[in-house]
Amino acid sequence: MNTALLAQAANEARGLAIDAVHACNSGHLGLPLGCAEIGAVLFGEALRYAPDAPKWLNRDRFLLSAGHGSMFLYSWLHLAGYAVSRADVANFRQLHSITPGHPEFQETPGVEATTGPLGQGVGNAVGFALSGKRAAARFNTAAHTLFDQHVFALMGDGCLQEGVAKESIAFAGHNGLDNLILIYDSNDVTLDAMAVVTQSENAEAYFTSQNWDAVTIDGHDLEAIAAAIAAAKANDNGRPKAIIAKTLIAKGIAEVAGTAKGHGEGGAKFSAAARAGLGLPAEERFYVSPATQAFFTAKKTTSQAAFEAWQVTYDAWAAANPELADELTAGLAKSAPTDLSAHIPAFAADYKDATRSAGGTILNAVATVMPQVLTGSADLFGSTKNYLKDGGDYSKANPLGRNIWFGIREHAMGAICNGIAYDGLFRPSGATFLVFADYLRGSIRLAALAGLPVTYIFTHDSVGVGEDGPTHQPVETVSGLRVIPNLNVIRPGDAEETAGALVAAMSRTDGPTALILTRQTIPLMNQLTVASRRDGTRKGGYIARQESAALTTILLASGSELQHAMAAAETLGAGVRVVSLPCFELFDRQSAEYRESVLPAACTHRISIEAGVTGLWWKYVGTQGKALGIDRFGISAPGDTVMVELGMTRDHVIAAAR
Ligand SMILES: Cc1ncc(C[n+]2csc(CCOP(=O)(O)OP(=O)(O)O)c2C)c(N)n1
Repeated sequence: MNTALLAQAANEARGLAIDAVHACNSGHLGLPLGCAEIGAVLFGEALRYAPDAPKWLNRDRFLLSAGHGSMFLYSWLHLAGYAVSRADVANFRQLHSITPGHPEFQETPGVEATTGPLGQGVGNAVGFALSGKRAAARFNTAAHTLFDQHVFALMGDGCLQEGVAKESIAFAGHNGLDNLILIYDSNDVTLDAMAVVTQSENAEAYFTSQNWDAVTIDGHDLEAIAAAIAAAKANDNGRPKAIIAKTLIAKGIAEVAGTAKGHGEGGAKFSAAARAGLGLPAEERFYVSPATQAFFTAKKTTSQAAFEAWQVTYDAWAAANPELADELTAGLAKSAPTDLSAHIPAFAADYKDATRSAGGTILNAVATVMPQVLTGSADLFGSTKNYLKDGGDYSKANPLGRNIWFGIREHAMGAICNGIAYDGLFRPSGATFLVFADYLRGSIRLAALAGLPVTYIFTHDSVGVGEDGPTHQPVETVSGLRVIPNLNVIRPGDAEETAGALVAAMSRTDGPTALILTRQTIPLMNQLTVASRRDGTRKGGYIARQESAALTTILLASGSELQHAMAAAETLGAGVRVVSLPCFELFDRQSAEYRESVLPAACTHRISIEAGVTGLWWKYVGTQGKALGIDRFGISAPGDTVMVELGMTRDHVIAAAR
């Protein structure tokens, strides 16, 4: 290892961060400066990557969980020779730059995940590690090794304080993800204050107790960093690795180093003196020395050759294993069979069960033709019904397993699913009771923001849950999810709509889907064809009952209340149309003509019914209409009784319409 060169590169990376933050007077200097030597070892020595092939399947993954330190990542991507130019670095945090305030997936080559909400990146890294283990088990053959990468994440005190990281660390230790290397920037400083104000845990003892290996090093000692990483990489002992790197936050800006003031942009005003101290030329901003440039240019040549050698292996593997190659390709393309619906048998006309049960049956059918589908539950497989019968259980001993036992760790489930989806080889889904969706909301929001095709299977979708009472009866949760941009929320009204919902979810490439399924049995809408229910659901909304006289009234419903709208229409007469609206987001994306054909503007006599808060329904029923719902918390009693008590019946629809 060329320590002199890497030490110099570290100071130049510091200079890039100082200049970028100084230029926009915003951002975070503490981490990029404090972790400069860690960056130098990672990008100069330890990581396997090829800047011109940023998606190389066998690259080591590096995630900056402490996303506020984004200039760390941008500096090193620039130095390493990714398509992140000097101008891009200089454009830090500006409109349409590829160097946004926090790293954003798909915006910048080399950025593996959108990070910033602390702790999420740790969970994502666990998902990447699981994906890597499974990829090796699934695709490597005796003759060809396609996957043997490591997953690195850099996190700070803030990440480690977050529950989502703690849940994920426990999961990783339990599942023996020894391909995961977490570097903890332990600088004893958070944002407001010294870390001692808010934490006193013994990090090494903590990690060890979670079945991790942990070592504490001087985070500015290049040799020590390299040795710790090399040891972590070499040791496939069934335990993830934590490298606790003691660092000085904002090292290089004497006025703020080692203090909470060093965390943010506060040090930027001392940039002239800091740059001089770091040996950077006064006259040139964003300076990279010829020696550093030459070092990374040479490294890029060798890493490109390594990538190309791997590509030869890949080609030979694909020729020898065409079916596996097709599976890998389909996973990467996020593609579903175009005739996926045809692989889901129609439900018998007398089928009577909850949509959660139908969902399980459908998911099993989908999984047989989509081997990339993985599913998991937060200790509720027995209730969420999404267990893949022939899928096997994911574990240290069985990384091929398709059922992931997340434990009672909903937030980690969300973050780990995101990690799997970022990695892009498999299509993750995770399940819990709808009422607990808020526990993973932070991860759902990021899946939506980053455009990840994660599927959430949320069952026990309303006060219909019954006896467990208001703690377990969601009323606001469906609407709460609907307001997240780019999240499709589908609440199907029978088993066939559930099939349509699964097809929509599993075919989606650019964002997540939440399936909202009942605990209680609801009837099949046999008066409609299977195709109309499935296709109608994929459009988000459709005419479930066509009026047979001049249109007077439109009844709108989702989920378990569709049956009441249908029944009410029979009584209300020939001029009544029923519109099933299982997914607002999909419906809103249909053409204006289609939406008008389903909900003609001229008909303002509209009544909606859904067992949840009414607020969002007003955009469909309009000011002349009525929205029936539940704008209060539920009650502990048998589910049918609660539904009647809270007005979710055919008769309430009839009364409202009249
Ligand atoms: C979930 C979440 N809560 C709060 C913040 C705001 N925040 C950003 S950085 C930070 C302090 C993090 O401390 P540490 O990880 O030690 O970072 P360092 O000071 O070492 O840069 C906080 C509270 C955030 N980004 N995410």
